[in-house]
Parts: sequence; C-alpha cells; structure tokens
Amino acid sequence: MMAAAVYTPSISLAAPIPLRGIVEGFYGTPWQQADRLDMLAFCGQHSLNAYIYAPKDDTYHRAKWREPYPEAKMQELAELIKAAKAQDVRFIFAVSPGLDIHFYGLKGYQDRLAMERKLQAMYDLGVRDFAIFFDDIKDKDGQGQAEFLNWLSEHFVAAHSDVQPLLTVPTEYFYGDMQTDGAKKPYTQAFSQTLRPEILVLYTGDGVVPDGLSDAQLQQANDLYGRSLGVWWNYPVTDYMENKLALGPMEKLPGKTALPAIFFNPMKYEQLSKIALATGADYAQQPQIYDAQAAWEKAIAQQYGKLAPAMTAVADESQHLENNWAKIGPADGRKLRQAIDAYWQSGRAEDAQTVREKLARLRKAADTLQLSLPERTLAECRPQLEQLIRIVDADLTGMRLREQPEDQALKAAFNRQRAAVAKYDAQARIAETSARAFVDELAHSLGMD
Ligand code: 14T
Repeated sequence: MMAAAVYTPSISLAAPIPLRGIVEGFYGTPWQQADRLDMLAFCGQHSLNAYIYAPKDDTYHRAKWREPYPEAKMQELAELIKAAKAQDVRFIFAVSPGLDIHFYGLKGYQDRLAMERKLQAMYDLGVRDFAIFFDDIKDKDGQGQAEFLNWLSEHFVAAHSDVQPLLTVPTEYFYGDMQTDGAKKPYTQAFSQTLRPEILVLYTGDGVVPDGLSDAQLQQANDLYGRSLGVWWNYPVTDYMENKLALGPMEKLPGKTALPAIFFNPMKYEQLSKIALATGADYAQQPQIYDAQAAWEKAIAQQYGKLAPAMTAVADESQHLENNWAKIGPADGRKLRQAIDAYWQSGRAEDAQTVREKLARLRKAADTLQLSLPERTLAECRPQLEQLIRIVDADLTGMRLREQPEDQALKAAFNRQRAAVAKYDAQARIAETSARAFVDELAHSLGMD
C-alpha cells in the first residue's frame, strides 16, 4: 500500500498568535472609561482580539476581590463588554485574589464560592473569558493555587458551555524565578504539575522586564513548565519608572516558536501607549516576518499624520527603560549618540555641525509637538517635551561655549541651563544616554563639573 501523502506545511508566514491583545495590568491610576473604550476600538482596528481587565489599583480586582462591584461600576463594565463584543475583542475579566485568599478548610470553601459569585456576576454581564492572577504576592502555595484554579475550571468553566479556558499568572512568573540551575523550585514544581492542562499560563520571559525573549528561552521555559506558555510582555508599561515614556517598538520577541497567547502591558498613558501597542499588534499578526523599525515608523505615521516626523524624532529619544532589575526597549537616540561620539573623537568642525543640526531638529520637533499635539496626548508627555527642550538648549550652549571658552555670559547661561536640566531630572527622563548625557560630557570637557 502506498503511504499516504503527508503534507508538511512549511512554517506559515501568516500565522497570527491565536490570542493577542492588551493586559491592563499596571500599578497606579487605572485607565478611565474613555481610555478603555478608545483602546477597545484600537484593538479592533489592529486585529488584536483580546483585552484583559486587570488594573492592579482597582480595589475590586485585587484588595477587595470578594466584594461585588458597585452598581455604577457594573454599568461601566457592561459598556466595555458590549464595546469589546462589537469589535470582536474578547473581554477577559481578571481577579487577583492572592493578597488574602484561603485555599483550605471552611475559609477555603467560602473563598471558592466568593470567586464563583464574582465571576458569575461578570458572566451575567456578558463576559465569557476569565483570568485569575497570582503575581506579586507573598503566599506561594503552588498546590493550593492550582487546586483552586482546577476547581474553578471544573465547577465554573465546565458549567457554562460558552466560557473559554481560564488564564492565569503564577507567583513565580518569570523563568529566573521558576528554577535554580534548571531545577524547578518547589512552588513552580507544585503549581505546574497540579494545574489542569487546559488552563493557560502566562509568564514574562526570563525576568519581569527582560531584554527580549528568544525562541530558545521560550522553549526552555515551556520544557520546564511542561506546557506551552503564553506571554505577558511588560512593554510599554512604565509603572516602575513613571517619569519615562516607552515610545519604542516591541522587539526581540520569538519568531519561530508558536505562542498560544501574547498580552502587552501598557503605560497608564493610554494615547502614548499606542505606538508600542501598534507594533505589538504587527508582531502578533506575523511574528516571523516582524520588522521592529518598519512597524514603529508605520505606527507613528498612522497615528500622527502630519506630526509624524516630529513624533518620530522625539519618540526615538524615549524607548529604553532600565534599572537594577528591568532592561527593555531599543537604545534612545542611537544616531544622535553616534554623532556625539564622532564629535568627541574627531573634534572636526563638520562633526560639530552634524550634532548641532540633529539637536536643532530635535528642538524643533519638541516645539512642534508642544504646539500641535492633541490635548490628551500632550497632557501625557508635556514634562518630557519640556525637559527635552531644556536638555537640547543646554547642549547647544555648551557647544558654543567650547568654541568661546572665555565668554563669561555664555558660561553663565550654560550653568543656568545645566541647573534647570538637573532640577527636572527626577520628573522627566528622556534621551538619557544621548542628549542628556551630552550635557554632562560638555560640562566635564569644560572643566565645569
Ligand atoms: F503578572 C505579571 F506578569 C507582572 O508583570 N506583574 C506585575 C505587573 O502588574 C507590573 O505592571 C509589571 C511591571 O512593573 O511587573 C509586575 O510587577 C512588579 C514586579 C516586580 F518585580 C513590580 C515591581 C517589581 F519589582
């Protein structure tokens, strides 16, 4: 008998990640109703098919998870659920009960019922997708959490023919925290082996805010967990560094390994989150051919129209977020940084001219945005635009002073401008490694530091 012809599809070029969207999962002021409605429309326009409602600072989501939403809040949620449905976006309602939940005894039983009531109220409003998150809590009872989720899956999900499988985030939610030397830590061991297979587990990569997620890293985490993990991606979220804006593209995400789901955690600034989120939508649509730079330029062109050149110049200076434990996003102002490096290395007039031109262009871009951005968008970036202007002005003065080091008025001006920059450093970070660093470099070269 002839062997059946086996058609092995080559990796498909147009295979979207099945579940792709936004997780409103940041700490700090949650989005307003208007922001969420706007974001749901945005999801529809960008073929993102899910939105997770999980604002850390919504009391009824986390601290008072057992309590029902007040009537007014229920009406708002109903409106969001309806809007999501109209856009073909799955509204995923999440609860974070980990601060005080009980798993055992009478209290355990009562908390199962409390959760069932909480979810049923949302079901009655039209929600068909649910998530339970256990991130950022002290109690690390992997077995208790997993049994709780299993119970919900068996009693709540299974009892409704139209409810989708549960989503969850474990307490050890990044690879670095799940294992030591490749061996599962006790929490992850218990959670991963107890949890029913249909429950979708999200994780954030090797760290909470990691510098990319490679195919190899994803496969390693899948192997450890014994299932295909979804991704909770912490860009453009800035809740751990609120004075900076994440205006770059998604980058360094898996291109080969199939992902069941990806969710992008945004900034509390809804308008400005849309640059990164539009690139995330492109990635999720075709991970294998995603081009970060092209997606970023396209997103800004679409969102800013005539203001796109100005926005591109400013957004280029505000992409990277880094502290002790977080590192993500392309470097800020790479071309400006290169021009500054050339200026320091050669000392040639034409290299100075290149830097001056780039700074002047940046100054003009910030001016243009201050004048012409829509009000809501401007409200989200005013401190950074003002600081960028202070920085560039100090740079330009410092450069002139290097050519006329005896000019006392210029020297005084440079000192004033430097002080103004320093005064606002804590309130607005931008161009730290390019234009902002250049201020200090100039002062140093002039013996003024
Ligand atoms: F659920 C997780 F996947 C997750 O990322 N949880 C939080 C998230 O709500 C927050 O927006 C994000 C970025 O700050 O990171 C997690 O929260 C942390 C984690 C930390 F390790 C906040 C501060 C930390 F030091």
